[in-house]
Amino acid sequence: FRFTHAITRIPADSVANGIRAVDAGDPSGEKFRAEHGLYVTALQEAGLTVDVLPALEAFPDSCFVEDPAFCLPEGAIQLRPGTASREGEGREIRAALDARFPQVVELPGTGHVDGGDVLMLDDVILIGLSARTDREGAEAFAKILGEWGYKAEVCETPEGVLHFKTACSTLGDNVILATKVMADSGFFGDRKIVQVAEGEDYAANVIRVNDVVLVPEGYPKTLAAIEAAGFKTVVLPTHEARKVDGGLSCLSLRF
Ligand code: CIR
Repeated sequence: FRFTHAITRIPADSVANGIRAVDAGDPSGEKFRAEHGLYVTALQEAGLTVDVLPALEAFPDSCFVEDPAFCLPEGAIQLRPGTASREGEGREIRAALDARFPQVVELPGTGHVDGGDVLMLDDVILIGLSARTDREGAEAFAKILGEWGYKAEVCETPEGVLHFKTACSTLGDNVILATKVMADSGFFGDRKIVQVAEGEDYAANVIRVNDVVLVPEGYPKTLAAIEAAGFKTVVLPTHEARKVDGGLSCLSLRF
């Protein structure tokens, strides 16, 4: 969670056609760009240099840059998101990765991995199988991580959860924020878990960036629990992202 850089992408007007599990109305490109601006500022205030890539109208979900790549100090991995309208986003982000990393490798084979299914903990990287991430992709990805010296474990994202990280986040210092279902999953061993308050599952997706935790606006009980665990927080509006199942982590690659 100690980072110096982030990559983000401006939401396109076509985000109104973004994928969602339950329709709660279309997000507005204009309102989303205003929320995105606050997000970029918060990352900068946390100490990061932020690359803001231009909107891509041809890819409605392309502002969720976490899904087509994964970044480590050793290099970046260009992923292949597991839904037809997003598969090409890996190619679109490649140039931005090449500009920041000495080494960029493309996920080999024909499998799929969404970065939203990858949770980096202090000593292991968890890869959640989901509707987007399949076993072939997860194993090819784990192999690269192994070659770079990381321990990776493949696990099953619980039913009904879009991405593994939709339902949990690392707060750093070996503490996890998780929904009840995730907390009960056993994935986190004996690490300390801060549980998301009932009815606030969306707030499970937060990001620890250097000294602060960015938390979505509108989830007071979870916010209080994170603060009670000793973390400093910054609250950000994510109302437009939420309409298309997006959260705070999905909107950036941090490294
Ligand atoms: C999608 O369904 O792919 C987008 N509408 C939302 C992606 C959210 N990304 C993430 O959780 N990492």
